[in-house]
Amino acid sequence: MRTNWLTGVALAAATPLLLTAMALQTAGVSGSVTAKGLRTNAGIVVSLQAPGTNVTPPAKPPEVDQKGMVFIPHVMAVVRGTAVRFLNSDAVAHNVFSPEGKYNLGTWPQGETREHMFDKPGVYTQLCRVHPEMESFVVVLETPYFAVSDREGKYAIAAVPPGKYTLVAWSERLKSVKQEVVIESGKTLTVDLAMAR
Ligand SMILES: [Cu+2]
Repeated sequence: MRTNWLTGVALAAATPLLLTAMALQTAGVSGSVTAKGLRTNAGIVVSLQAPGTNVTPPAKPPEVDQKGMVFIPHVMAVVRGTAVRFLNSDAVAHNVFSPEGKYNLGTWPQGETREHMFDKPGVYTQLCRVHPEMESFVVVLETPYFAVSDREGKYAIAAVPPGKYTLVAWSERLKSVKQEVVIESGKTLTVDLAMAR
């Protein structure tokens, strides 16, 4: 009797957690973005934003490489509080500075790295003083629910807690798009977006 009672309590406690975990696995949003007037549909940051959303920075800093005279990736999205590591894989010295971020990480040779902590949401252009044609973007978000579109413009955000969100699409050259969405338990919403200048 006592064992049964304890088992019952344990099951009652575990069931909501299991259900939550199952809902998180399937709830989300996906679709494709058309970037009108751009050569590529890649590099659009799509995110689900809601007040009070918590973010946890990754333990390992994501990396932006400077290789073949370009920043890779061209667009990176991170949550607030993320330290990003900048590499130089080229045989020439590169520099990293950001007008919006008001930081200059200096100029350094191949094989060395520098880090910058992004502690405020926003869009931060990354430039190189040595090579004016080099440019990339770090988009700092107040939500862990985001994706960066691929060449076909496809994006997918999974494991989203059900609720109301503002879906925001950001492009380096096009007008941002916003749309209210409701994420339902166990469902993946399809939202296709068209962006223009
Ligand atoms: Cu450079």
